[in-house]
Amino acid sequence: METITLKIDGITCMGCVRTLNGVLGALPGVESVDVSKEAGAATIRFDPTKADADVFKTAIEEAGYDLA
Ligand SMILES: [Cu+2]
Repeated sequence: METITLKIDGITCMGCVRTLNGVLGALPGVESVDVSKEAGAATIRFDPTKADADVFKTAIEEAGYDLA
């Protein structure tokens, strides 16, 4: 397993946190997701043979957020 932290713009409320948790948590190979409104970031623990940073970035942007 690997862990990555991605800075995300636009996490303004707990709804955003829930949305991003759901979107990222549904991706193949993702073991756990921790989205922090305070930090403006998502920490993702994942299987690097099944997912990578590009997949996460695309999913975040498709959900309507920008990478910071
Ligand atoms: Cu929100």
